[in-house]
Parts: sequence; structure tokens; C-alpha cells
Amino acid sequence: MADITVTEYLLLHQKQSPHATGQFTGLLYDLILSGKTIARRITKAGLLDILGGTGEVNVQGEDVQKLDEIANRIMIYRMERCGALCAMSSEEEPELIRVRPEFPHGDYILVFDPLDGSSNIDANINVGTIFSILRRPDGNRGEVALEEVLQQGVRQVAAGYILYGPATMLVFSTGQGVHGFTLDPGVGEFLLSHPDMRIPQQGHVYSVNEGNWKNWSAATRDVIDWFHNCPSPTGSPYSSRYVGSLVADFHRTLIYGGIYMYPPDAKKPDGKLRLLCEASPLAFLAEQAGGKASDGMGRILERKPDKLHARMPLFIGSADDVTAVETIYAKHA
Ligand code: AHM
Ligand code: MG
Repeated sequence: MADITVTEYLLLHQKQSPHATGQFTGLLYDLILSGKTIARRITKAGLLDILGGTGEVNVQGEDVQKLDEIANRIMIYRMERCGALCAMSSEEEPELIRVRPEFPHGDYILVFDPLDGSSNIDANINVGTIFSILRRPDGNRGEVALEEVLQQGVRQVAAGYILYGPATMLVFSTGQGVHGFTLDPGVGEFLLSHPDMRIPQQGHVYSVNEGNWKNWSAATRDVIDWFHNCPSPTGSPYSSRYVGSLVADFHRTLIYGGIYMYPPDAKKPDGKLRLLCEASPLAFLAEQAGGKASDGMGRILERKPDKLHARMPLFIGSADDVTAVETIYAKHA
């Protein structure tokens, strides 16, 4: 099993997937190359004086870390040249990035968060690149319109993330289950290590920033209280875990089960996480792994963004845990 490289895997599955044309496989290949380049920069960050902030604030009003900026540049540079894209959207860029005329164009649109969890970088804690791949609506040609990117998550062709942790991992789905690959740094290849990942039906971990308690509604407090009081499948209380890197918290949830939550609060009525580049791709993975993703009322994958950086509350993980949240919100509605 560990001998299958991601390139081999993509070629093997190219024929089986309706989307997996040569163009699509090339896109994933360049995405993987970008991820490997970012992983290398992160590993050396402490040695190269690229930790810390740039002193700038991004489109989301957050401090830009030097590695955020580097990861963003690596992604845009490599992916604009891949030949499969017509446009991109990055969490770090206010506007849609249209592939310039001097580069070959394709039918795909790439949405990404170049370095999720970047407030953790200086502490050497896991961060990751999250990506979502959309297809341009059939027959559309010429300059890409913003509306073409504002698609519901159900229309994603593929989604995934690269987690830069103790080991660098690539986890993705093209709609045929979720598969995890671990980077062997010696040979520089991602090897299949976690085929067909499944989220347990119910978990024993809840993950939320409880520092926001005083800004939560009565309904949200009831949700969190439910996890304080409900026994987990082992009979013990749920454990609390919160890294503060969505991609790391999601990865743990995918492996062990449980739930990650970023609810709305008085200061952030739509929650914090971006629908297109964070919630939607992870929701695609959660559903492909047998779990659920909700905004508290319904399925994340059916939500249509009204702008590039639209935010949405997120409850994601084991199906029973997410259903419990929806039931509590419905009682309060
Ligand atoms: P980022 O993409 O700028 O890193 O912001 C998103 C991050 C998530 O990774 C994480 O789950 C969340 O913000 C943590 O927010 P908070 O510090 O409010 O708990
Ligand atoms: Mg992020």
C-alpha cells in the first residue's frame, strides 16, 4: 500500500473519474508541487528569518504573516502556469485572480487558503493549505465572471488540504471517497498511507474556541453544554481539543471523529470561516468520509456564497454530533 505514489494513484484513477481528464490530473500535480514547495519553506522558516508578521493586514482584517505571503505567492505563481485554470481565488487576495492571457487557459477554477492557521506559525504548530476545485459552467468562454466562482459546494470537482505537521500529508477527494498521502521527505513523494478515510459515526471530542462564550447566543451555549453533558460512545465525557488551525482540527476530527465548531457570535454574526476556501472544501471531505457539515441549520454544501469572501458558521465532523447541533438550533428557532 505504502508504495503507491500520488502520481500513480491519479493516473490509475484517471479513467474512473468523470472529471479526471489529463488536464485535471495536471492541475492536481501542480497543486501537489506547490504544497511540497510550501512544506520545504515552512520546515526551514526558523532558519531563514521568515517567521513573524509582515506588518500588513489582509483583506480579512488579519495580520499577514511572512509565510502567509510566501505560500500565497508560491500558489499563484505555480498554478497560473498549470494550463488547467481560468481563474483563482485566494484567501489573501481581495479580488478574483484571472489567469493572464500569456498563460494557457483551462476550464477549472481553484479556490484556496494558502496557509490556514497562520497565527500558529511562530509556535511551530500545524498549518495547512486548503483547496477547492470548481469547473467553469459549461460552454462559458472569455473573461471569467465573479458569478461563475460563486458556486454551491456540491458542485466542487475536488477538494482537499495539505497539512504541514510532524509529517506533511495530502488529503483529498475527487468525489470517490477521501484518501490520505504522507510525504516521504527522502524521496520527495506523497505515498498512499490512508486509503478511504471514514469519520466515525459519533466521536468523543468537541473542538471550539470557548473564549467566545460571552458572545454566544443562548442556542449556541446550549449546543456547547450538550457536549459538556452528553456521554461519548466510550461512556466518558467528551474531551475538549482546540488547535486553532482549522485544517489541523479538521484532520484530527477526520481520524478520531467528533466535531469542530465555529459558531456565530455577537461580534461575528456569520462566524469566522470563509465559505469558499475553508468551509466548503472541508464539508466536501466530511461528506465523502461519511460525516456531515452544517451551518447549524442545514448543509454547508448547499449554501451559495454572495461574495468571494463570504463567511459562514461551521459545525463539521461525525454525523451524529453534527445532527445533535442542528436539533438544538432547530428547537431554539
Ligand atoms: P486563517 O485562515 O487566517 O488562519 O484563519 C482561520 C483560522 C482557522 O484556522 C481557525 O480554526 C480559526 O481561524 C481560529 O480562530 P479563533 O482564533 O477565533 O479561534
Ligand atoms: Mg484559513
